[in-house]
Amino acid sequence: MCTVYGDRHYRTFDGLLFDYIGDCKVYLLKSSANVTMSVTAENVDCFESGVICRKSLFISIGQSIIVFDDDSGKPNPSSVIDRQNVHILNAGYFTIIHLTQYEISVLWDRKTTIHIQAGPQWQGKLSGLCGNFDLKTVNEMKTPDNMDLSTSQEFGNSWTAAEASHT
Ligand SMILES: [Ca+2]
Repeated sequence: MCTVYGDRHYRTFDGLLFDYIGDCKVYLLKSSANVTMSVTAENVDCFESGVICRKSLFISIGQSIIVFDDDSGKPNPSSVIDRQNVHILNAGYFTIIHLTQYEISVLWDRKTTIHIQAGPQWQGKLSGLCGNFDLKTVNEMKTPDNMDLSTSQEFGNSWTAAEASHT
């Protein structure tokens, strides 16, 4: 399981713990297999106070684009959801998104904690801030071009998605 929590804490599938401070949307998961898949998250400064109260969550897989940009646990109406393969349920404090066909589950507390589970079919086929899921902890910090990095801040910056939060 990969876990992201608070405004900067990350734990990869392979168990690397690191901090990354950034304002932009970042790739938690990106598939390097033949299925196009990504999970991105962005810190939200809800009260313009500098305090991060929530993350926005974006899941793209197959034909679906699922956007959570508030704390309701309901996807933004602009989302495109393949209901055959995407199941969203709210259970207690968590919103759970099961991508059943793809063996991926995302658990989000509608605040800043996101857990991602991926089935064994994804081992060694992922990249992003959740790491490559090859069961080795030492090789996590790689750029999208598969270059090794020495600091978590460089690692995080390398996985920034195009849109920044400051507009
Ligand atoms: Ca690894």
